[in-house]
Amino acid sequence: MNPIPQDKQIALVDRLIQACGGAYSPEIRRRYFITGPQWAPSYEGQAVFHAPVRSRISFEKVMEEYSKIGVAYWCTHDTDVIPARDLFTPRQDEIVQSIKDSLKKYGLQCSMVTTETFHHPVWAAGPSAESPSVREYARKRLINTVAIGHELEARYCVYWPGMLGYYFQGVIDETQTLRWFAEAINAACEADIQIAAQKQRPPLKHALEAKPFEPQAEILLPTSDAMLAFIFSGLITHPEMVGLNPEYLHELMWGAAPRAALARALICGKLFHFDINDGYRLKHDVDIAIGLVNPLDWLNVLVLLRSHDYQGPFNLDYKPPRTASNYGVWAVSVPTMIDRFITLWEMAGDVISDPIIKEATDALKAGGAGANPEDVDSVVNANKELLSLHELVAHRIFQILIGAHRGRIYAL
Ligand code: GLT
Ligand code: MN
Ligand code: MN
Repeated sequence: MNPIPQDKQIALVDRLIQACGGAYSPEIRRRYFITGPQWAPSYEGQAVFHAPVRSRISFEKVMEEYSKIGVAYWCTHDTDVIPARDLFTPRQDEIVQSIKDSLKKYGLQCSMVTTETFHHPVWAAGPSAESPSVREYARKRLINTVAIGHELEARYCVYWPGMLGYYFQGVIDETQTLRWFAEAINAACEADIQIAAQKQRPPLKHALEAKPFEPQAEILLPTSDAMLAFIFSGLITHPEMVGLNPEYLHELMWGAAPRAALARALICGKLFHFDINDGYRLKHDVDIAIGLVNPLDWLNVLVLLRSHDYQGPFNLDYKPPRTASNYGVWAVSVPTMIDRFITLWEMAGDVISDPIIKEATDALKAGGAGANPEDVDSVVNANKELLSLHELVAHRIFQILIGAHRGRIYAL
């Protein structure tokens, strides 16, 4: 093939994405509680080792594109849209008003707000640092975000306390830092109760998000399970208001089975919000779009959530790869990620209703007949042949993933 002229490249991308087929319409995409963060498509590709590869984009542009693609909900950090120096000033109110106008113009709803407590130099020692002035500033920031959330009619407030940790062991007292962090969450919940009453709205659902490593060297609440313990520790004054925002990749990063982590959140009634993406075990936070690394695992995750009637948001917390252009983010990354999610969600329905899986699972639960519970050999023998069904079910799920249950075959 000859080199492709620059002015023909977008047409090529467009033609090949059309040729892929299988895209859902914006109307169908809007049926799902899929939420689009401000920060994901506007990520410029920068990192410690990386210069930016894309140009900045505004919230108006993000909302316009989400609206065209069929993402019905938008979410943001406070400082994604309001420069830190403008917080708490009349300029904040103007920006919030223009966000409301844009949401209306593009037919979007704000689902969630979150406070940036990791990027700005003020968080160098974390949001629950020793210095009372840093903690007071953090408290005001969280309360301010809750107020913005109510103003934008959000339902969720997320907390990723990425700087809650340390580089040097022994410098901070971890128990004290966690108490200070709880005080900040408590202040946000108290403010929420008051603002919600004034506005005659339900209080927000406050969802903690764990990440096992980065940006601190050691993290005080590295996993969703650690956060569950924190919620139930007695330090949180309104534990009923506080739950989890697990992220698929963050659980994978520490080597967990994300599905099992979600199950633990479900049995505690704490699965409030879910960040969806993909990546690799025991590696850094690459935030690849859903289904490009672990489609089989993702299918099984969605089977669990569908069968337990999870009603919360699916938040597209991914980073467009540095190989995606500003155009490619909207032409390829965002729509294809949503469509893989929808396809996997629909496939999860196929798994749940599959007669083979159903009969095999029922048989496993019925167990074998004729066992004497006091005779180990008879218990083993009674169930021996049934247990082959475990692998049969796994094979059937693979068949559903590749469409074999609907007649897709690979012939020689
Ligand atoms: C940051 C982090 C994400 C969190 C965002 C919310 S910020 O991008 O890596 O996982 O969900 O604060
Ligand atoms: Mn996340
Ligand atoms: Mn991540």
